[in-house]
Amino acid sequence: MGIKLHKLFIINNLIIIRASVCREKETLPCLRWRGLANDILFTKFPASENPPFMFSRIISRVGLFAVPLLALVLAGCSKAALTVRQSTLDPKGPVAQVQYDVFMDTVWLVLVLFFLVGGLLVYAVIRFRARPGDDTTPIVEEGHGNPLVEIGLITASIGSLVFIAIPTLSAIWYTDDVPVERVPKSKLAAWYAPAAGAPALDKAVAEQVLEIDVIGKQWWFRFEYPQLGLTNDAKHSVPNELVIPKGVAVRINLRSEDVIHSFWIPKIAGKVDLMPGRKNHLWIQADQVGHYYGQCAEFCGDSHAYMLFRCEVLEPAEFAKWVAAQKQDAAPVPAGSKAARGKELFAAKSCVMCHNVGGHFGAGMFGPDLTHVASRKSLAGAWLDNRDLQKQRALEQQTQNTESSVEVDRATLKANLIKWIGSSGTSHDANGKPTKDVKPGNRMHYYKMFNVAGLRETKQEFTAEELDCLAEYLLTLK
Ligand code: HEC
Ligand SMILES: [Cu+2]
Repeated sequence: MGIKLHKLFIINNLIIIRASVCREKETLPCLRWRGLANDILFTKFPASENPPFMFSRIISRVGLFAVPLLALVLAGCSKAALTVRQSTLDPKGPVAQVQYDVFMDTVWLVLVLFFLVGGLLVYAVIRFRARPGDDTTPIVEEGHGNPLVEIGLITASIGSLVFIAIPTLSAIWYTDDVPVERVPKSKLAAWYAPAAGAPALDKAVAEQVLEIDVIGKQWWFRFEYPQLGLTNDAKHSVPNELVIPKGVAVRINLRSEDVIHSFWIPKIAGKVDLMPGRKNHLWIQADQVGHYYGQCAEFCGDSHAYMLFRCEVLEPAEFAKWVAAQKQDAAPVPAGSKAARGKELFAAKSCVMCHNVGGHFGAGMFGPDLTHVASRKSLAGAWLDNRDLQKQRALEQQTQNTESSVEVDRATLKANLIKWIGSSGTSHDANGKPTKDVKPGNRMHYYKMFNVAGLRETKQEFTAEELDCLAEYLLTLK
């Protein structure tokens, strides 16, 4: 199949070369090309000689049409292929929709141009092809073209640019129409002293859009909801899973703590960079409840490709419940249980240095907040999936919707926790070699901040029992 397609391309090109060359002046390269093309296409070989290719006229004509036809057939992708989880061709919010529309406008215009130019070419090739005896007819003098055609072509080019410019510009303005940044109540009060008893300020604050700070780190995202009190400073930030209410415009403030990252949820909106020392922003809105995938879209180091995140779109009432749950501290663990032993290990094995567990430990700021780690559908930059994948696939098939999602599966989550905590050089295979990294270079297992004077990296060794207890402890953090 591949070879055949290749041959068709060769024939197609030869036809074009021959068509364009045969009406040119009789210069040496022209003659040579013409001879070559003629030889291959029309096999003008004496019967005794063995020609390199044997293509009849008919086959060459079929070739001319077969290539675009084949391309059309190959391009006919299934619906399933277009709705995969990071498809930009399946928009689920107004911003993504506008971007999709611009794309499709361009596609239609390009298709029209393709068939117009291609059609003219095919017409010219057939209508003006060289016929036997043509060589004796005089070659037409070269002229300077037809002014009407030239003006027409220029006008058509400008026309198609304008055709593209109008939707493009309006889409840019729409996408760029980010709701204003939050004005803290205190500042509002200072600027506009309210008239006695007027509820104006509260109303202004209430009418603000939902605002989320996205902080990019190597290689995960931290989400903070300053209006709702879910911030890192308040020891309640949300790593790796962006949760937003359905049908509500959300202003996203993009910040980076290390290198340049890029925030992108293909089905909802994208993509804008997170630059160190610069305040970028965008707005998004999702119109359908579901479980979406996002991705860092700017190369940012070792684990860039593993820097996924998830976006959970909930009904507004569910969202309010979620916010309330996120503000809860972790429940106490039963004394004497495996979880209690895990909690001790969490303090003893330096986990506390980097992780916050609201209500239990409060020092760690460097890594993801673990207060609700067991309620999230993924671990480690959304790389490890905490759901039962068989059930998930069955649900997707049943609902015909890749955004539907099953809940967290306890056994899968536990296996993932053990895999993650024990990975990256801390666990070994039968030959004593470190097992494969879950996320190469990640900042938990390769923490080099204190490694200035050649100190050993802070790698931890765990027994299977310790890993089990740690996982049991983390499983209580819902
Ligand atoms: C040097 C700081 C540091 C230490 C010490 C540390 N972690 Fe982490 N941890 C991180 C960072 C950074 C990440 C995010 C890694 C990523 O996704 O790339 C992380 C991720 C995690 C996650 C996944 C969280 C999520 O939602 O994706 C878990 C669970 C976790 N750590 C548990 C532990 C446990 C248990 C210990 C102690 C044995 C520990 N960590 C020690 C920095 C640390
Ligand atoms: Cu990144």
